[in-house]
Amino acid sequence: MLSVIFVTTFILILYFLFRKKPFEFSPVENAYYYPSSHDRFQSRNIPISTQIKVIPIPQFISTQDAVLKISNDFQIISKQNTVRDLELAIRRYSNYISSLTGLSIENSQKYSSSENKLIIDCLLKDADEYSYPKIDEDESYVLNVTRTGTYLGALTLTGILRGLSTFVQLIECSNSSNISYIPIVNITDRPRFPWRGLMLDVSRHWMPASVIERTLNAMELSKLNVLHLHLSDDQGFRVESIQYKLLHDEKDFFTQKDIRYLVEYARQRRIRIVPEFDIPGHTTSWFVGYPELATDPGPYQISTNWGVLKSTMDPTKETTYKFLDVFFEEMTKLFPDLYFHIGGDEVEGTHWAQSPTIQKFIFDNKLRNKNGLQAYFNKRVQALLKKYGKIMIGWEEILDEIDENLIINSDAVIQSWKSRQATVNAVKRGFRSILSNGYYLDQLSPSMNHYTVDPIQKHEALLLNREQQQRILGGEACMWSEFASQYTVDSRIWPRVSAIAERLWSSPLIINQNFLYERLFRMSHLLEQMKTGVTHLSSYMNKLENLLL
Ligand code: CP6
Repeated sequence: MLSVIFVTTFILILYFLFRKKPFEFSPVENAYYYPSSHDRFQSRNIPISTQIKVIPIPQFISTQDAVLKISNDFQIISKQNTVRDLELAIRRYSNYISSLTGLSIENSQKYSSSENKLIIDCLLKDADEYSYPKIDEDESYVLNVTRTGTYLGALTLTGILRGLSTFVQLIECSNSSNISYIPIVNITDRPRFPWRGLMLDVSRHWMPASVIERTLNAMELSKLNVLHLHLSDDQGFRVESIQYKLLHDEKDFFTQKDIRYLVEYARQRRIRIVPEFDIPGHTTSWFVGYPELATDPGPYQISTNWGVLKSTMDPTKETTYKFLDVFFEEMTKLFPDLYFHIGGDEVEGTHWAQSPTIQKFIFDNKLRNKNGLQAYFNKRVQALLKKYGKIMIGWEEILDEIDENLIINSDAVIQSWKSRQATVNAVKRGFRSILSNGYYLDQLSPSMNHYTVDPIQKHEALLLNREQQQRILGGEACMWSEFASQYTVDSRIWPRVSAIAERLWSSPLIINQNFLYERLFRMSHLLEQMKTGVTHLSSYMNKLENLLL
């Protein structure tokens, strides 16, 4: 009898000691580890709060097992007087929340209870209003959901926007009532890499401005901050030039007014637009109207083949640089970003090899081969861009020349696509680099194949010093459009690109496949429910088509 009482008491004591305490506050339950540049890859078991289905996952999270209700007349208000960009953001996110939840979201400053509002505290907001986003933008924010209200704080408007994208994703809708929920959570967040891009090829298949707009909407929600537009290729030249009216396509192109509109649209979301005009290869579309730029006399017409064509600019003629000078002057005014992409990929040099005058130029200038000639061309182009205050960016081939005397100035940025080694080599040679190898969305590989690609893999981190690692700016997902049109491109990009967005924003230790896929599914629904314009996503979301993720 005595032993039964003893055992029961013992079990009861154990139960009270170890039972789950759902509503108790405790400090930093699920906070996990943010690696510094030294111990970035130290392994550690990371508890991930399963309540937090945000993608990219924030750097620091602490949760309690509790929720805050939000209901009709929920408000987003600013502590300070709002500036226009913040007002636009508040309106945008109010609409997203009301589309998502069906709640009426109050836009006026009318009273609503303190729990039922999000208070925004932007400390330096005036500093970046109307400014064009820079690469070293402070994107950090703090989001604190408590039982008595929600606070979002940041030093910059950019930080506030990144925090708002987290906030909407925290909302859990209850379909049956006029109430939705947000988990009680304390988030401190900032990106791991400053360059988190998406490249969109609008040349092979034309993508009108409406595609760009909805892509920018979804990019904002995934915290991607660079839209790289591949604007010219063999199959089409897609920007109006006033100086050279024969460059652009007859009907499928952006007017300069379109471009100014899209640049402003992106700026309001603190997204940069980096234009690419691919030279000296991939240039057939230039030669249709201006055959004098080409190595071979032509005539040229728009190619209907994909693949690498032989037509190439003539880098030995001064008139080529005169033309590019005038063209750059016009385009660098149109695109305010500090970086200007010149392509530079896949120059096979067939036409150069067949031209006696070009071979003589290579010999006379001691350039040795076609790589030397392309390096000479790149250097001239870099000088022209510098004149207009721009920094050159190009595909990895712009570093193919090994002679450091012939190579471009090291302020250029190198985008790797054939191998990740190209990024490692570029930063070792003193250049900055972004990674696209492993991030080709058009290949339709499962998201996990992209997710496991890190701009700095563990073994590389050991071989690169701190400065070299810091020159790896981030990465870009590439959406080539040989096999995608404006009607199908959304479902190729979304939600799979969010896996890459997370790799570029979050801790490298976040690698769980189930946790990723769960949040990709959720993101698909959110993008549709919030009426971002991105469509045909959740129709793919049945078991069979899990494969697409
Ligand atoms: N077009 C241009 C392309 C590609 C590149 N440049 C490309 C090459 C290989 C693959 C996918 C795309 N279609 N202009 C290379 C940067 Cl697999």
